[in-house]
Amino acid sequence: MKTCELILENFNLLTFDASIDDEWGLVRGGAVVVADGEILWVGAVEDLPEFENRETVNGGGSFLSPSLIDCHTHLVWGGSRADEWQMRLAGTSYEEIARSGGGILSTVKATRAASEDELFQLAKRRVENFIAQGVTTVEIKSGYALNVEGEIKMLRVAKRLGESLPIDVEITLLGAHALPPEFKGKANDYIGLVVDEMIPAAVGLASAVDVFTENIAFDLKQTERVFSAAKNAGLAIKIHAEQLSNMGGAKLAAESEALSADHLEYLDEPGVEAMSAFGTVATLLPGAFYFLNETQKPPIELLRKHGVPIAIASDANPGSSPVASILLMANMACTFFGMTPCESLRGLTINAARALSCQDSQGSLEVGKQADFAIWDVDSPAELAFAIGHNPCQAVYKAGKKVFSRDQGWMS
Ligand code: DI6
Ligand code: FE
Repeated sequence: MKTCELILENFNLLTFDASIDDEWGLVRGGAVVVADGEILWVGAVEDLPEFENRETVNGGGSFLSPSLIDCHTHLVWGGSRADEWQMRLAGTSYEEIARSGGGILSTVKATRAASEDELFQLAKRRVENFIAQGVTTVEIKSGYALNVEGEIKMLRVAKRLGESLPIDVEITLLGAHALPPEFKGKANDYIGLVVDEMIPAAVGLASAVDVFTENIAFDLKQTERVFSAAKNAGLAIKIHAEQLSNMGGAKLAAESEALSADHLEYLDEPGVEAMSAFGTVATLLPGAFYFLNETQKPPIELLRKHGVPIAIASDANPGSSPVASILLMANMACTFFGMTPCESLRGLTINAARALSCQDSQGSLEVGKQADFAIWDVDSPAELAFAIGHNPCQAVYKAGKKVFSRDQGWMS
């Protein structure tokens, strides 16, 4: 008889396994068998082979899904921008604030001044909050120090979060996030610093490089320089594109074989086609759309038409998306962007895994993938995206171990 560590049985499984003839990959009355932190078997209880196992958990008909993946965050920062938000409420725009030295640059000041340990403690609370909502993989970007030493400090904080919490952290260098004050009027020189010093220093810490390509940030030529340095260093590519205007950033990124292009409110059909041709994931960030009071919506119909995988993420950051609820992003993807609840949850699981290039080990309940699960207190899958700001997560498993439950709290 085969041995295993854990059997979770009598669950309604949202597998997101594309070979199952149901959009959620739903298996009613299912079981998942775990060995060595991985899924050894998954299917209907009546087909469950006999295993010699240490522990069985009976779900009593609860829903179980792969744990959630937040594939675009800026969770490491110092300071607060509540004052700037009040200026925006009084009528000043996000772009005006950025151009007058506030916005991202205000967070840069506070983040440069904070110690590595202070940044870690602040970010730890933010990450723990997401784990308790079923998130066990998160991407974290730098981009609030904008000098070599500070960007590396941010990347080290991200690494330490992954080492000390039950979560996988994918680390992205976003040195090209904004122009630091000391490089005012010298954007090309700053890109030189990113290319010649930051990227080489980030190798071994970061797995990807991101650029904010926008009229208030960097242009296509500068973006291309960063992409080519990232490629030479063996790092993956991501982009913040088409958030406030259509600059053609997503097309350039897809042609440079980017894993994902993110935001995309102003994306046009040539951009969508380029993304489709390479398989670049469209990561939509409804929290930023909401918080900046945007009206231009991402082209969902075009993304569907061209078969571009859509991910959803929090964009958690102190200026444009101070988001602390991951399922609220699913709700907003439906209410604002017209996605279906199932599309929004695929966006937080299998398609988010694609945006991080970890779809072979995460994002669905399939044999051989990591045993990362969330158990949900809902009566139907659509309820995951339905309630506004509610956390229906009952328990979270990382690599086959229960790490958090609503009733018992954190497992040490
Ligand atoms: N787009 C965003 O939404 C964040 N960065 C970016 O390039 C905003 C970051 C901030 O305002 O602090
Ligand atoms: Fe962002």
